[in-house]
Amino acid sequence: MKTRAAVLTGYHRPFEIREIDLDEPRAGEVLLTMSAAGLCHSDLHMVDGDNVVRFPIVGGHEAAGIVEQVGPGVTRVAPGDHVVCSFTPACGTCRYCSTGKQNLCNSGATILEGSMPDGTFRMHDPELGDIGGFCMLGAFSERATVSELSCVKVDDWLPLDKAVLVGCGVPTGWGSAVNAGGVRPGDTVVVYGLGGVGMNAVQGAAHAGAKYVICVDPVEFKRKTALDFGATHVFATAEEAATATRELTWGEGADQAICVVGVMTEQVVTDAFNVIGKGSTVVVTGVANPADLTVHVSGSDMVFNQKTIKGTLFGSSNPQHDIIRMLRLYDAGQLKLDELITRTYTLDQINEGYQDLRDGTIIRGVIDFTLGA
Ligand code: CND
Ligand code: ZN
Repeated sequence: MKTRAAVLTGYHRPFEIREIDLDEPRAGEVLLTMSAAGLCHSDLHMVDGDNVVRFPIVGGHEAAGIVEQVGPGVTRVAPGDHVVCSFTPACGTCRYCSTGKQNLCNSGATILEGSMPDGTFRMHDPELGDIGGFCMLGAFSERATVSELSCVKVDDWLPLDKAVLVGCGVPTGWGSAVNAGGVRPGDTVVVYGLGGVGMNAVQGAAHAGAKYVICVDPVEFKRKTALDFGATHVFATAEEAATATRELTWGEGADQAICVVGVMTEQVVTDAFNVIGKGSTVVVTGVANPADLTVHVSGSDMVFNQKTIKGTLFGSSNPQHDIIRMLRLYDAGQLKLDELITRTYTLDQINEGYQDLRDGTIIRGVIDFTLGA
């Protein structure tokens, strides 16, 4: 069968909308009609060379859709089910899945290559050959054949064009504060970067009872928006945030610093390391080119002040549980999703959407496949 998809053929090239071939689902696989896909910065990293991937690849790892067809042996979902995809699959039985670390499931080994776990591809083109799907999804496509391990069935009354955000940005940000940072009532948290992921670190920190959520972003619109998500103080620079943090904590420093800038830098991690106090934690969520060594700190400072620096993938969530948990919080009016979406786009407008992300004019952009349909 055919699908229209946004394909990347190499670094520093725009997404190209092409009609490509899509395979039927094989054993354990599911054909999805895509409803919505979020514009996360991680897809832009493939354009800019900050995510090292195999080309050609269909971008998109924040996905929601409806099951059109299932392959042999599929038990998690059935035709007609509404699904939010997890950008890391969860087999449920590997060492990581069975110890509460589904985000690290062994079946996710090929998420950057975009193949299925067995190394084969479901999208093809006579000219381009085999085409990967980023994070085993390739959500920037009207239809996608994905593993059932990537699918989480969700309540069918939820709007998929909002629920899509719990496929990456919301649990990644929220979990960076709550799971990885372990924010507790009364803590002081500093968040660097207020995009579609970082805004949810703010939301998560506030949710967990932080006394102060101190935010840094050079873009005024982001800082203003953060105040609606639970930020108590917002600053354009890390220096201003550091001064305020010292004053607000009587010199003790922050309990957590969450680094969620678009492209991670040594400067941000160093600022975060210097802003936290004794026994406290820096969480690194944002991504940079893997060849860039972005963590350079004093080991002695780390020892004598017992500081921790940790990375987090998917906010250290268990997607099969946490995607549902996030949506139940939304349904109960306790988690903001609608307010994260500044603009929606058609698939054909994808490069415009990513230009808006670069320009800092959107928190999250969403491709709505039902627009103009
Ligand atoms: P987005 O581009 O929407 O937001 C980044 C924000 O950082 C923007 O508001 C910028 O203005 C701001 N910013 C840039 N430089 C600085 C700085 N020096 N100090 C403070 N703020 C700054 O990106 P996003 O929210 O979609 O993604 C953020 C990062 O998270 C990005 O690197 C993405 O690849 C990564 C990510 C990680 C994971 C994971 O599992 N760890 C999952 N998805 C995305
Ligand atoms: Zn993402």
